[in-house]
Amino acid sequence: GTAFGVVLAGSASAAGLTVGFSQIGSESGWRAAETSVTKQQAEKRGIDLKFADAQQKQENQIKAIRGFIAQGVDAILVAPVVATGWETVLGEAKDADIPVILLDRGIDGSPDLYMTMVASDQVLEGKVAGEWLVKDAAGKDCNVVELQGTTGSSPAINRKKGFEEAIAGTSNIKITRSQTGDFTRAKGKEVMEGFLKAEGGGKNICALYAHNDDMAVGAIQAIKEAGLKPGTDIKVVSIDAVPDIFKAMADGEANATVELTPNMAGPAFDALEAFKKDGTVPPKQIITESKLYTPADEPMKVYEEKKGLGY
Ligand code: GYE
Repeated sequence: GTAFGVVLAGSASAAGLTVGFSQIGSESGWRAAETSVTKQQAEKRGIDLKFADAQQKQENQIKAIRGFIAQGVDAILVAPVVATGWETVLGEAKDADIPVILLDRGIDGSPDLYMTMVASDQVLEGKVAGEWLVKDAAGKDCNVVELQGTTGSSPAINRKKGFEEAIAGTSNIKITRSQTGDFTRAKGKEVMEGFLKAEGGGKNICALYAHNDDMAVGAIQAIKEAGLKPGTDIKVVSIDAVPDIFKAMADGEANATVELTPNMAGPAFDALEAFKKDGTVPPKQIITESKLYTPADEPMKVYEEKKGLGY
């Protein structure tokens, strides 16, 4: 009857679950969007989300995870700020039988430490960015400066690797400077200022590769202040596809970005619901798409669309 139907519907959802989320912080526009999408997804599904902001510090994440274990949450989401150093605390979650889902960044060590990971293929992202530049440079000499993400984080390691793989077969494209900008606008601008000074005021730089759009947006400002035209004098390619990079594209100041969805929580909660319902074990990795955007893709239209999606 109806009552039974209601019970069935209830058992097939995550309603009533308590989930702890150890978020890295709010270093980028993408990160802020991921946080709001995760909260929306939890609310929509009737999940009680315990949110902890680690302010970029792994020790804060470890403390938060221990707190979630002590509270006896049903599952833990964690976006690991760096790749190493998770064995002990995730081992504790495992001993407590609490499934852990990694969001957007990977970790070193045994895959037994987590149930699944929802993330992009970060090597591929770097490759897509690099292949765009290989095409754009069309055989001409091109010195690239690189703004890396947070040191020791999986996206910084993998996006560097993928880009290097894409340009490896060319002799015209070279990375001449590479430094971390910690995934933030402010650091991206500051480090770019240093690159410009060191490279003849910028005239020895053909392109900027930034591991995220926020650093690119900061660097675009530095390029303008140095009296050069971003997008023309210095090509700009980055990753995330946040609204502001589409504005920059519409203004001719950015050339390409690789999209990263901020909705990592949707697939994560789907996997958790299925697991709680009948023990379905998800694949070890749920991989999100990596799509290239250029100014040919109606940047202002994309900007407007993106604005409603947690940004
Ligand atoms: O690209 C960047 C953020 O971990 C893949 O972290 C994520 C990255 C994202 O700060 O903007």
